[in-house]
Amino acid sequence: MADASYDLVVVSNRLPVDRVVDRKGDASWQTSPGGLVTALQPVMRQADAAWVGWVGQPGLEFEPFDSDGVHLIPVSLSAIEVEQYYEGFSNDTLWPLYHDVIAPPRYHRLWWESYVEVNRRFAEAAAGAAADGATVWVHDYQLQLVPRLLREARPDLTIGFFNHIPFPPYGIYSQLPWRTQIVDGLLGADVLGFQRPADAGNFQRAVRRLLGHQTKTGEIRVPEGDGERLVTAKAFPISIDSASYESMARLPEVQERARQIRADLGNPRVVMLGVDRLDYTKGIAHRLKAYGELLGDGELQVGDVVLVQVASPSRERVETYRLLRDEVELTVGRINGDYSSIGHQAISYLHHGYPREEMAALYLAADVMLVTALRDGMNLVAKEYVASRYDEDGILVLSEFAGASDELKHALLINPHDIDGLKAAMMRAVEMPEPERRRRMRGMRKRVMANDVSKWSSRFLAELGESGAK
Ligand code: GDG
Repeated sequence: MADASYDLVVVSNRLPVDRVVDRKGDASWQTSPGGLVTALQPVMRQADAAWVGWVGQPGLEFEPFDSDGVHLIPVSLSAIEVEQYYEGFSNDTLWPLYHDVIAPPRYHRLWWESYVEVNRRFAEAAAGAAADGATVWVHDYQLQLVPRLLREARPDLTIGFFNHIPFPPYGIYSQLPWRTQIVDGLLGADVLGFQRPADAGNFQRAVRRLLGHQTKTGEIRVPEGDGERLVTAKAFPISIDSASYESMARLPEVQERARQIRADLGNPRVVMLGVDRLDYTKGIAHRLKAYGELLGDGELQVGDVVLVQVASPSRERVETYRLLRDEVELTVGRINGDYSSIGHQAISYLHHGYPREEMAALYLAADVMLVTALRDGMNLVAKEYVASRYDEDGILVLSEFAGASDELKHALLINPHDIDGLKAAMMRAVEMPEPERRRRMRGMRKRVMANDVSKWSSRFLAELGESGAK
């Protein structure tokens, strides 16, 4: 058990480190390059702070340790818990349910029991680490019961929760057999953050329907004892470390790499790019369909245009993801078989993860960035593309169903289900004159450069501070 001495405790499913074992069998910790780490590291270094989370491998137990100036408190999960709490309830029940049932959610009582048990363990670890009157910031759908469990154990704490994925409309949410427990779990927090105002609205409606509590814009009255407690529920759209993407893109070696990528692709007139975790929410199949049809219609020609699709491996032990990979790769194979020539590929398909510098080079090399998510909390890729384009060129085709579309109104906004509309937007992107490209990119860059991830975390923590002072 850690000392109960930290003024700020962050709780997320994964710790911001990966355990890497070298050839000699020696293990060490490497900070994972995710956005949340970047967002929180400065705050965590300043405050007396700890981070509670799982190390990403089953069955291993570790003592708390320091890494990169942050105190880490590992929570261990058994192999069966990884299967039931993580791959099962989190990724095969909540994930599809919260993303508009694009894939059918599976409801298993054993998965739920495991979710409850693991949430209890995370809450205990956080309660054990938090100093008297400390602030605890819980992250994401894997840990929705933690706010209530924490409040019961430690009424002195100020508790925040941020949901990185959408919160679904009540008509969908109400499928969940444990819908009341989850809403009640979340209401243990003082501040609930969502990506979009619509998500916060969906949550408040679920609260009214299931618990009958009164809500009014951004505030929920939760009866407690003889009185009531006010819970804030509103949007805090997440962002990226925008300046770091811009400075990466300005590095001469990254620019050289971008030129090299275009040359390796045969210097086509137009490079289109998709970058996604291989996930059914990202609309990869819709994008491929539209692109394939444009080649088939003769509107686009291989050699003149190429689509680079980075599909980074994701959740490969969940069956829906294995099936998706087969489906995407079958479609890529068909399109390449039908339209590629010996010298020119229609689609350059990459099922790998890449270093951040390589991503920045890809963003720079791409004339058209395709973000066609069917549902996405925010979509950081869209913002990374914009932040990298310090040259103020490049076109973003962006789904209305991604949270990023609330802010990036200068993108070409599309409904990915409307294949003809998507094709028309792709053609408009290919043909767009330079002045219009620049005007749009400048508009988007204003937003992304000004609203970066450190603004996001300070806004959330400030709101939490105010609620604690009430
Ligand atoms: C969830 C929500 C919300 C991808 N491939 C590689 C790589 N990536 C990086 C991207 C980006 C991140 O992963 C993906 O972020 P997204 O926001 O696009 O999507 P999710 O993973 O689904 O994230 C989402 C987010 O949480 C934050 O709240 O925006 O809606 O679903 O940063 O660049 N990075 C590297 N190599 C890869 O191959 N280095």
